Amino acid sequence: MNITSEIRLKAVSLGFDLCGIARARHLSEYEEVFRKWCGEGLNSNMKWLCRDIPKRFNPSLLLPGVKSVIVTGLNYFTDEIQSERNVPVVARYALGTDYHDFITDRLKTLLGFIKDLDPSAEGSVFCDSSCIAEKAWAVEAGLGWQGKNSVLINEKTGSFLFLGIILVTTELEYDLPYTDGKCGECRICIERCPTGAINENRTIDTSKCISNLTIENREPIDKALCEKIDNRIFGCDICQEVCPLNKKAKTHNHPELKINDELRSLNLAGWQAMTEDDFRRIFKNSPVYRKGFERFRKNIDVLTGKESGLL
Ligand code: B12
Repeated sequence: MNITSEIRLKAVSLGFDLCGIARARHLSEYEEVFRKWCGEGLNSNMKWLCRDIPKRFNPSLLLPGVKSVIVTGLNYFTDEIQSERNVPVVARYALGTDYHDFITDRLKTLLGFIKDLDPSAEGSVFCDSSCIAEKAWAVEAGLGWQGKNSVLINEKTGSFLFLGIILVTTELEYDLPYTDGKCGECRICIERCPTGAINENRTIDTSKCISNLTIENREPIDKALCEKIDNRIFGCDICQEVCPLNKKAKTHNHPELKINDELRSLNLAGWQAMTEDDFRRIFKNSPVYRKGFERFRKNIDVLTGKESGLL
């Protein structure tokens, strides 16, 4: 078996659902679109996103001598979500353990495996890191296409995927870039986004995106926009839930991502009474924890009507 096949098999044995490999190059055509997007201010509060732009698209600036970009996908779709209705809703990706940690560990294990096969190899791993354009690399590595909702969609698994990247100096066999987007004439995600945050060119206006407004943003939000957030307290799944290509999505089998039992059954009274200790216990290992109790508590009060105000 050659080294490329061994890497692919190892990725599967580590629990990744998808693995593709692209030849490293400067993604100049993506960089152009990205610069225009930043120029229009569509990054809104996320100023960090538009710094160090060359690095995001030219992997040789991150790892001199890089030859290959390995892209992994891990399915996080589940129907095992919060069972109570009319309570603050957490997006699917944040229901279990923080994916950054366990995916990074798996990527490091895969890189270690590559170094055993090729002792001269140098490499770096990334998962949801601001310095590399992960969706663009997933397209390059043949994993799927960027849908109109801007996320990477794989024909078999759908789009509820976490992406991970390994840059490596070893020459490998490459997948063909995905050139055949399957969104066609469908515009459901654009039409169903409550805040109209989805642009026509597969990018997002983050000043309107509920995900940004509830995760990253720290500024007061316009009242009309706030009402459209409805009961979403952390992240948003609407543009993926309405996507017909996710109708066949299969439930993941990653125990790390299983919903915390307490979060699953938390009723309105439980949400309203949540203390800092409760927050720590329920969200300690989840991406929600990074938001901090104070900001989260304030948002619970706004969403459950105990306090008037803007998120
Ligand atoms: C910043 C960020 C956000 C921001 C902005 C999202 C956005 N769409 O830009 C916010 C906080 C809103 C966000 C939300 C979410 N995020 Co996020 N996010 C990121 C991050 C760190 C960077 C994304 C980015 O660069 N945005 C800037 C825009 C301009 O880039 P873009 O959307 O890729 O646009 C490109 C295409 O449109 C393309 N393009 C458009 N037209 C054309 C034309 C031509 C000719 C060409 C060549 C290219 C082209 O070029 C653009 C520039 O590269 C990535 C991780 C990473 N480093 O990549 C995770 C990431 C994209 N997020 C992820 C997830 C899971 C989410 C959420 C689902 C979480 C949630 N449930 O709330 C939502 C989804 C919202 C959405 N519809 O995008 C996953 C997505 C996995 C997937 N299947 O794609 C990623 C990859 C993290 C990971 N490692 O898994 N996120």
